[in-house]
Amino acid sequence: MLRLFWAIELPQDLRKKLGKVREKIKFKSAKWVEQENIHLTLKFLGSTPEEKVEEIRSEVEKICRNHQPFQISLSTFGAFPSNKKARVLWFGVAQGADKAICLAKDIEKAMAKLGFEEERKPYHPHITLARLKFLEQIDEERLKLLAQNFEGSQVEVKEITLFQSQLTPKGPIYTPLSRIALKQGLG
Ligand code: 2AM
Repeated sequence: MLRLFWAIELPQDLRKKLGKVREKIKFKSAKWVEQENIHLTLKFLGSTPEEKVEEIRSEVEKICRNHQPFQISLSTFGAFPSNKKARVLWFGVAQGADKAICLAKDIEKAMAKLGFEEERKPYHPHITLARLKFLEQIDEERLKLLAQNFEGSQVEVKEITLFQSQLTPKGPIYTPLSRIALKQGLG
């Protein structure tokens, strides 16, 4: 079985910048996402038989033919379930969030047809930066200031990636298994 998820990869310079956030904000119980692992998830598939990969790929290829490349820009930091009781610290998507949601919804539907469990919560495009072991309050003012460093950061989304996630004691290893281009041009 392979543990899989679909995601948007982020350019290295942006990952590097996001990776540095950990130096600028303190949490007692944070497990920060390693710089090379920072990404934007579209759909988590979980444990998947290897022989299903080709079918998954081909269904998502069909979807990508109906979605043109788009741009995303980053907005502000936020936390799940709330800023007062944070469990996950993330960076949100401003421009292009609608396109990412639309793409994620199509993938969700196609994957549901293949038997993958549908997400109960609505999809909220976010880039996870840290997971907290305990609920902690986040310093909103500090994060607002930090977010200013990312004003104007844009990502061209031209393709999406099927990742394999291997959980190890040192943390997860994400390996790209397949990249699928979004439809080029207007036709
Ligand atoms: P997250 O960023 O919100 O934590 C790989 O684990 C990616 O799949 C993560 O980015 C994670 O999202 C996402 N994911 C979604 N649902 C998950 C689940 N039930 N278990 C593990 N990862 C999940």
